Amino acid sequence: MPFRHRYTGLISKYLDRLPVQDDVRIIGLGEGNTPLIQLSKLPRVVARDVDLFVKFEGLNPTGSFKDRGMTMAVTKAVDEGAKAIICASTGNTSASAAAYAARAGIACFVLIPDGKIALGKLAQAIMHGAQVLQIRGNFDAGMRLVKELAEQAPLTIVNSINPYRLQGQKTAAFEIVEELERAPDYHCLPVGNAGNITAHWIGYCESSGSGQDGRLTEACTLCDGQCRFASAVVDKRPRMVGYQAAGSAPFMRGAPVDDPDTVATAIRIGHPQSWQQALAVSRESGGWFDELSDEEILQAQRLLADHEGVFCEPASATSVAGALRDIRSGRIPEGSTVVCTLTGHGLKDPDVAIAQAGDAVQTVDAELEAVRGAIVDRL
Ligand code: AN7
Repeated sequence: MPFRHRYTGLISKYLDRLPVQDDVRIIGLGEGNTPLIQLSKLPRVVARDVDLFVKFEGLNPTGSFKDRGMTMAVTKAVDEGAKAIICASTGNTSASAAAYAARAGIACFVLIPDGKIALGKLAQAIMHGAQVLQIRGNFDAGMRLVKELAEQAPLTIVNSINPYRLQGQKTAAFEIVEELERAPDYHCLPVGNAGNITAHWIGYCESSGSGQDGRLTEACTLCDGQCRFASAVVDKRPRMVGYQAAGSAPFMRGAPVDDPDTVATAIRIGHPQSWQQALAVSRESGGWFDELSDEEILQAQRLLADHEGVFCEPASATSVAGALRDIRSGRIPEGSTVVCTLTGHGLKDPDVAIAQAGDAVQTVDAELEAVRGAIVDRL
């Protein structure tokens, strides 16, 4: 095989741990293999000694974790002869679906909530040639319509109710286990439909169960088991902690929310599609759910950008906002290894970022004195 060591995406890397045939035509964009970045300053902000990591899923090809699931869903859809895919979306799913449909050469239809999706995501869906329908309703209404439509027309749904989505997304847990050579003690995620928290749990369970003696025998298919990852020992699974935006927190209310609202538009979801699964994950893992105000979410987004050089979208910062609060309070004890998933890139939502900028942008005359004054003043 030419270019044997080139990374070509998570399906080829984890072929034997995913429900695909060896000779399947992979629809991929090199997704996965995202960095696990250790945060150095934020633990000091809360004055606690923890190993805190972010898994920066915003560095996937379309800028969110959705690509992990989408490469699987679209690969399977094409394999099964589909000519068109459809999804409802708060933005990232539509961006990802549109890109993978373009790659596959099939049609893509997306239903998005009118005026409530971040600008970058809309630009992506349009540029990749999706048919974009803004509905006068929210994500939950769109999801209901998509399900009804797919009963009547040859359309493959690529929302996370498509089981291949979760199969692709479980690989994020595999990657974390390979890098840490163990599972973290706590894994924190933002929760909307609750597909991703469910997928991660599947990944951790498979990591701890695969191979004999808890040894991960199939972690790396790139090197025929020669690399350090092949001996990663996984004898435990993390507690899974799901954080929601307070205005959109059905898991905290214990019931669906009919009129969800939050600045974190990606997780503006009141009727989570993986409700039962996520409750089971929380129970089995010994984890919990909690909620954050929009202000707490935006503050965490700024902290990450300002102190750590990591720019994620607001929804993603929910995981770090929650983790910091729980680390500070001791609910997540000192000495823990904590991974927070940053689900999407900050560039997705320039409007919310710029709205927070205050006087960060200064206008001056194009003259040395004016520019020098502005700069020297700030040294
Ligand atoms: C950045 O794009 O549901 O709990 O339609 O875009 O698995 O739903 C997005 C969800 C977190 C929540 N962070 O994940 C969609 C959509 C970001 C997101 C979530 C989403 P799930």
